[in-house]
Amino acid sequence: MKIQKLLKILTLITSAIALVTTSLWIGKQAYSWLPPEAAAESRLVDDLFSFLVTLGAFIFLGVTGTLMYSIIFHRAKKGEICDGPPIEGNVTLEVVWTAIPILLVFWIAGYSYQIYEQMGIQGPNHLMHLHMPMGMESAYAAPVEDKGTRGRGDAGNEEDKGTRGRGDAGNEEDAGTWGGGDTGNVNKSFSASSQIASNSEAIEQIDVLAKQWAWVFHYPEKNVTSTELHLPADHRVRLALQSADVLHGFYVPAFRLKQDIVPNETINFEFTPIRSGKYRLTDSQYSGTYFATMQADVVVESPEDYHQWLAKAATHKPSPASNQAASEYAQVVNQSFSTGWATVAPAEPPVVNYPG
Ligand SMILES: [Cu+2]
Repeated sequence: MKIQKLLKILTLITSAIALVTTSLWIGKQAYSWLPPEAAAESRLVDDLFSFLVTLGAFIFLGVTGTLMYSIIFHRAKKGEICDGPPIEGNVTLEVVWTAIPILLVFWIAGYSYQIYEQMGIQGPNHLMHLHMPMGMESAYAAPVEDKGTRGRGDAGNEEDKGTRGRGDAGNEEDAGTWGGGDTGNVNKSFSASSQIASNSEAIEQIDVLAKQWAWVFHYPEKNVTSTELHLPADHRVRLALQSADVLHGFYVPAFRLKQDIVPNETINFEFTPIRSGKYRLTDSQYSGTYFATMQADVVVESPEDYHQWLAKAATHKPSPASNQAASEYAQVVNQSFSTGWATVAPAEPPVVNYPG
C-alpha cells in the first residue's frame, strides 16, 4: 500500500517535470514560427509571444494530459453502469483554480504593458493621455519657448509623468537620443517639428502618407519622395503617419509593429530597424475596395547605402508611380457591362522621385 502511494507521487512529479520541460521547449520553438526579427522591437514582442506560448502549452498539455490519464486509467469496467462517487464542493480547490488564472492574467497584462513601454514607439499617446480637445492644442504648443525655465523640472509635473516619464525610463535607446529637456512634455515633440530636428539629430525622420490605395514616403532631409520605404539599419526612425482619407494601418510583420493611421492626425511612430533586407509593409485596416493592393517594400540598409540612395533619388525628377489600385480600377471602368455598384475611385497615383 505504501509503495503504491509512493509510486503515485513519483509518477505525479515525473509528469509535472515532463510537462514543464515540454512547455519550455515549445515556448523556445515559438521564436522560429515568426518572420526574421528585423527591428529591435521584434525581440521584445517575440519574448512575449514565447512566454504566452509556454503558458498556453503548459495549460493545454496539463489539461489534455490529465484528461487522457483519466480516460485511459480510470475508465468504467465493461458492463459497469452505476454512477461514480458523488464528489461535491472543495473550497480550497475552488480558491486555487480561481486565484491561479487571475494571477496569470495580471502577470500577462503587466508583462505586455512593460514591453509596450520598453518599445517606446510613441504612437498616439498624445491622444490617449491628455484628453485634450483638438482646438486646445495650441495652448500646449505655446510653452515650447520657455524650455529653459522649465527644463528638467518638468519631470515633477504629474500630468507629464503619466505621458512620457515611465516610457522613457524603460528605454535605454530613447534616453540617449532624447535630450533631457524633452523628458517631460510630450506635446513639445508633436507641436514643433523644428524642435524635434534640433533636439534629436540621431533620429531619422520620415513622413508617411497613406491614401486609397498607396503609400508615399517623404524624407525631409533631402526632400525626396518614394513609394518604397528605405530605412537605415541600427538607427532610430520616427515615422510621422498621416492619412489623406480614411483609416489605414501601418503593419510590417518583420518589425512586429502595427499602428493605425487616423485621418486628421499625425501619429509619430518610433522604432529601430536592425536587420538589413527587404520586407513587406501591408495595410492592416480595411480601407476600401483595393485595400489588398496597398502594400509596399521596406528596404533596411546600412546608413551609408541609405544616404547614397537618398542622394541618388534626390537627383531623379518626380514621376508617377505605377499603382495597382489605379490599374485595377481602370479595368472595371473600361469593362463593357456595368455591375451597378458604385466604387470609390482611387486617389491619384503618387508622383515621386523614386517610384520603386
Ligand atoms: Cu489602407
